[in-house]
Amino acid sequence: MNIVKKSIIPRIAAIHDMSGFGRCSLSVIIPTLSSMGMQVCPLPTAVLSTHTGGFEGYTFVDLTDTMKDYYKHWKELGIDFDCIYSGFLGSAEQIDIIMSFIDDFGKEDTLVVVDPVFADSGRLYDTFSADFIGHMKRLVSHAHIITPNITEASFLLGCAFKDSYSREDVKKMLKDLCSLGPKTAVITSMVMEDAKNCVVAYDKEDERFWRVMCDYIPAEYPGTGDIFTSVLTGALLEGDSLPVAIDRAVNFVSIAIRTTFGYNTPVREGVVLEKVLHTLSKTPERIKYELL
Ligand code: PXL
Repeated sequence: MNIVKKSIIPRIAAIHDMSGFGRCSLSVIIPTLSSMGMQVCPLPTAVLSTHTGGFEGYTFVDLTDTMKDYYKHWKELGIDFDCIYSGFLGSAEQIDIIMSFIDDFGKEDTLVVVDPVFADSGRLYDTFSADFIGHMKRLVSHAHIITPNITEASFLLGCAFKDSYSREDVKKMLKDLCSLGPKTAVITSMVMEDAKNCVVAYDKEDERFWRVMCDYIPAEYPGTGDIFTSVLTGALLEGDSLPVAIDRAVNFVSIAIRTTFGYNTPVREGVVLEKVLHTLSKTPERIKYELL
């Protein structure tokens, strides 16, 4: 699919949770994409008092029951979208709702981005059980682009984790992810034999593999995956090529992490997005992607 800029303000249906504290999901996705000139229309999947990574006693309200009527109203209004972008879900049943949403609202040129958010650092997030993985595989098959981290990629493919990956390992994983359905797979955090931290990608139509090296900072802030996929999505909607869009996303997340690390704020509070949003300039300052 060619990703062309066709609306003055591209409109995105953002299907994610709202976490009140901890800077992740809609609370970072909306400002990031808005500052790239996109209209974000949230379809909330759940409301939490905080994200689930590092806070005790958070509240969780699953919005599965409201989602169908919510989007039925959008349908009645005749709203259309340039992009459908999903992330953290409140239940496995939401997978079918999102697949219907894609059928109802997706047109030939609607970009469908699925960030299969359910795990990190080798384990599932608290609110998911192992059967969610099979459901997520069904949703992934309807996406144009998927952006798992290495844990999610391994769970989706049913393969074991490794401490570091060779080029051949990475290429096989990316191809296998694309075999699940999407045109493009991006793995957002990889340790390779010759790279401490990188993002890798494959486009099955032009059969090219990409790699963008990331600055290594010894802190893993929540919400950086959401920010990464948001910038990637915004850049593609602006008409950037896949490697340039990845480059912009890596660059912005690196700036956000470095800025935050300098302040030594609690890791669970996420990155200080408010300090760095203005750096999301339209033109990338440096481009450092390589072919893998
Ligand atoms: O950033 C991913 C994410 C989104 N939403 C919630 C989360 C997480 C990761 O922990 O807990 C509620």
